[in-house]
Amino acid sequence: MTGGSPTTSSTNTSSMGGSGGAAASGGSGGGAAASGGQGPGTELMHADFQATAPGQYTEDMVESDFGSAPPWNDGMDEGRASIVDEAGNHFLRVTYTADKYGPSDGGVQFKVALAESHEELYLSYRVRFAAGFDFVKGGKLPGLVGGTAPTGCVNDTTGFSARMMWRSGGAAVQYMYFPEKQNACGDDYEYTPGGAAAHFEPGTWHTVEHRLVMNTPGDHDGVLQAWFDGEAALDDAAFLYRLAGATYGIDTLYFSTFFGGGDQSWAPAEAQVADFDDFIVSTGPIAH
Ligand SMILES: [Ca+2]
Repeated sequence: MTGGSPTTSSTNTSSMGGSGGAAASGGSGGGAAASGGQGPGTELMHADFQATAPGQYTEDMVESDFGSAPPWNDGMDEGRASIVDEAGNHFLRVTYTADKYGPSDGGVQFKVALAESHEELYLSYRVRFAAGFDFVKGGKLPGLVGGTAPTGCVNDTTGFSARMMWRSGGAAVQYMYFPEKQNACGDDYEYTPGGAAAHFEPGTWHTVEHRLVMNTPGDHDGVLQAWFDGEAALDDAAFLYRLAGATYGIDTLYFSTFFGGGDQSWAPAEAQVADFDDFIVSTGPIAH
């Protein structure tokens, strides 16, 4: 389903809107394994970049596409994010700088706050690593976060982050910071659709979808699920996003992508490129 350009999608991103009408807005572009969302969900955000002009991507464009202005960014002022038109489909291209790791010198980051905090949300987006992409040891990919949104090897039990990472060879994992993480720098939850590890294939658009359901504060009853190209890839129904007494929920989309990792061994020898499209946040199922 490469190159599938979702020609529909004209959803306004005015966050609060009761856009419940178009429930089955199937945003997966070309409908790979997606069975078409029959979800009863309300689409809170749909960034397809179709109305954004090709060229350097700016914070004003983030507000237009995602519905909220980011308070800061990494890499956009340096020109590492741009809109590309490919046969009429506009998408967001990130260029990762040669010999650099981390978000300051390579890759792109910005946060998009949701209008309110949620107990349950779905996020999907499409990503295509360029043909010949050098995955090196791994790098970050976008996800939903809440509370203090811990990242960067911090020990902080007042929030969570649920980004993805690619690992060596393009293996796909959910990359989690939460109050009971085992590793200082976050825990991997491998994607295993059909029992085998999922891998991003360079040159191919992949659709990922995440579902987060907040736990009863202090109880292990939260949900962390993921789908890879429409196939169930991760299912944990005993997740703890928050400790007893915590009141935060899912409140932000974190566009976060860079190589690393905390040292030079994570850096690509040459500049690398990945493309992103169709960021959808919904209260119900999106692409599966
Ligand atoms: Ca698009």
